[in-house]
Amino acid sequence: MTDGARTATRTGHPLREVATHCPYCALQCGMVLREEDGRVSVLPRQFPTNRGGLCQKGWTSAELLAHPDRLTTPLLRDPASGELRPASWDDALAYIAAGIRDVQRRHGRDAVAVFGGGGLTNEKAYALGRFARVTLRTRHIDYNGRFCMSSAAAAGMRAFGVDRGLPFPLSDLGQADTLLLVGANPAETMPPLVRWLTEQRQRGGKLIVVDPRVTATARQADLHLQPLPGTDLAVANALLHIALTEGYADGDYIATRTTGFTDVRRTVAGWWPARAEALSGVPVADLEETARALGTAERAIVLTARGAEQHAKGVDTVTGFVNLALALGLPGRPGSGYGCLTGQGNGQGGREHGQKADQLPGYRKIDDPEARAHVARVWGVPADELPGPGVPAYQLLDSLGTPAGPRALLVFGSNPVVSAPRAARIEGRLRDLDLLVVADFLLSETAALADVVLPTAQWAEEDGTMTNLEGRVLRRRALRPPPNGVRTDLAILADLATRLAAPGTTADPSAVFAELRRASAGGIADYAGISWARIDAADGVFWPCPREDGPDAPRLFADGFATPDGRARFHPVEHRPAAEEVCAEYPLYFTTGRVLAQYQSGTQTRRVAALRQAAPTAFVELHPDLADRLGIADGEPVRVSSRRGEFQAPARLSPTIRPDTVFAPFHWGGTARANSVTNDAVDPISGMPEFKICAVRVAKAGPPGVDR
Ligand SMILES: Nc1nc2c(c(=O)[nH]1)N[C@H]1C(S)=C(S)[C@@H](COP(=O)(O)OP(=O)(O)OC[C@H]3O[C@@H](n4cnc5c(=O)[nH]c(N)nc54)[C@H](O)[C@@H]3O)O[C@H]1N2
Ligand SMILES: Nc1nc2c(c(=O)[nH]1)N[C@H]1C(S)=C(S)[C@@H](COP(=O)(O)OP(=O)(O)OC[C@H]3O[C@@H](n4cnc5c(=O)[nH]c(N)nc54)[C@H](O)[C@@H]3O)O[C@H]1N2
Ligand code: SF4
Ligand SMILES: [Mo]
Repeated sequence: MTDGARTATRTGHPLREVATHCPYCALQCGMVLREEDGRVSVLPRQFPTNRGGLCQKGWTSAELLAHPDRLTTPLLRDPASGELRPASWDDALAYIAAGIRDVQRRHGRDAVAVFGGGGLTNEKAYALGRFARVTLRTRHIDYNGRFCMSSAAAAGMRAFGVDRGLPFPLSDLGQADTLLLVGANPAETMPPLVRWLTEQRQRGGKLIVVDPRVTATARQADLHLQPLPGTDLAVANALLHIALTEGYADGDYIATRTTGFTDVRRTVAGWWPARAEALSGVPVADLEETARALGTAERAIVLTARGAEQHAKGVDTVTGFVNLALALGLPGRPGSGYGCLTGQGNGQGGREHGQKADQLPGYRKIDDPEARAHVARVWGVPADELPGPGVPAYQLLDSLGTPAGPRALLVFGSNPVVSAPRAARIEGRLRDLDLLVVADFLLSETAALADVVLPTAQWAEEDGTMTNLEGRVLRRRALRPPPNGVRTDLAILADLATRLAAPGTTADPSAVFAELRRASAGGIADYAGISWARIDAADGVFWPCPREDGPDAPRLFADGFATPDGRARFHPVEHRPAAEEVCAEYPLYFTTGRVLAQYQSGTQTRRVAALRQAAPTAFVELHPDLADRLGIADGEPVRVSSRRGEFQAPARLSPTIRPDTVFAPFHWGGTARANSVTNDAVDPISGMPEFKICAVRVAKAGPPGVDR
């Protein structure tokens, strides 16, 4: 079933089914939603990426539709009691419009900011960017994708001239002779993807995983490199060094399809394998085996994910692996290439349509006069009225409520109180605002701080499109309308624009998509030829797709790159230390990530019974030798402290983690919030925070502030 909804009657019961996709991660697994007697269940669906498979989060996703915690009325903070109280839509929206007007009158247009999310549909991401630039006329909009994808995006742009997570269909993974996964744990973060890895190995392919922990993914690998966190760039440069000395470089490809190799060759000449081993702890023999497996394979794929990217040198680290792939001639070669595993449901589309501080729809640059002229024409406003670039997410959040920063913030689809680095500081900034508005369907930790909370529709109650990790544009289809009292994000934005007496988008997602197509036309991410009907008729459409009667683009780079001269660009990159290194006071490396049963800041998955049971609490993973030294037993509460704060969670002893490194998932708030300790250093190019490494002290938890 690829063509949407159908209604039927079975034994007299009203039955409705719709083919859609999971609300959570970028794999966007196909699923069928069935409503019978008002109850919604999830059924498997054959789709090219997940082939009928779903993970536990997907199977249980419908539970939140009728969850008792679901918000069904706007909430307004009562000035007398300070409590959030139910309010009418009219009162809530009037309060917001008046607040925005007041703040902008007193402090200027840029005093109102917007924060979006990579889970929003393309239509919503587009409407939000337009709302900021045209309705509010503020330059301050950014989104949580900055925490997620931005380093790989920046590295892809500078090397290939385009940023599409996977420039080939996911099924290519199953055919690869060698597959290198750097800082990715899909066995927990995209479980149905593992089928492609299994197929790859069954065909005799070699799977190599680079991760400081022996993850569920690493356990399936033929070779596991276990570097010290933050040393992947040294590993990448050493792999290229070996590839060059052992003669695996593709000289023709380098000469005809790339520029800038000479400088890279000079840089990696200094990265003899023993030097990388000394830094990373990865044995020379393993580095050599990896370089050989990549260099001799007919089809080789290199993939990075957050483990390599969420560093203050994330762009350079990804570039190191892109350099390696280019020198081996992989990008554009059939069955080969470099890709990044995008994370959020619409992490890919979310960064193409203008909710990023420096971008306009179609992946256009907001400071490019031609791009401004084109988009301004579609929006019906003079180009010189469009604001200029804003600032990246962390910088924006860190400026809120300060004399120079915005005084009001509207949040759609993010929970930064749990997910931002150095979260206690950001929580303080949010408290300093004159006006905080959060649209959510649950009272997230961020919504709980808001002056106004707007109850919004869930995925099964709205139409739209999502772009998955392959750049495949998919249809999200409504099973039923939102419950009484709940509005869609698009309806909220449309109503606010009317109240502000400023131009806005409509509440109709198909009309918004039609406009998005025109706005993206001619841009890097060109959706002009993609209609909902065309998506419905196939298993999605890959961008760029400029013409409705022309082909889409499952594979990129066969004939050239999206750079002005058609060649990919090498960039020399050097390893550098993490922003914070260990010391006597904070002697351990701390890194963070995910577990299968929880999603992101946990607002949604912590409320699903089966997921809560599978992963009830945060934990601190540490090596038994380290635990022994610290006098900590398995399951005992421990406190992790850094220069920025502390959190507590039970110890989970694991002989497979490096003894100098501790790990915690970031899905919990309150006293178990891992982001209370993380570092807010950011990559100078992408603005990506260094979630994956900082220096901490670990101790048995005693009373607050006292370590036992
Ligand atoms: N269950 C679940 N699935 C999810 C999500 C979720 O929250 N929960 N979120 C979705 C989103 S938005 C994203 S971005 C993706 C993320 O997907 P992944 O990138 O696979 O997830 P992470 O767990 O953040 O990081 C991957 C691995 O990086 C390792 N790592 C830590 N530091 C380093 C380092 O310095 N170098 C290397 N090489 N590895 C390191 C960690 O040990 C971890 O196993 O998952 C998506 N899927
Ligand atoms: N320490 C550490 N921190 C991290 C990471 C890490 O690896 N380590 N990873 C980072 C990464 S990769 C990411 S992507 C971020 C994610 O972190 P967040 O940005 O906090 O993402 P979510 O938890 O998905 O938040 C989405 C919120 O919006 C709501 N929501 C969902 N869909 C919609 C919608 O359509 N409309 C509206 N209005 N609301 C919606 C949800 O209920 C939820 O409250 O966390 C980052 N933080
Ligand atoms: S892998 Fe991602 S898209 Fe697929 S079911 Fe799980 S959370 Fe949903
Ligand atoms: Mo992410």
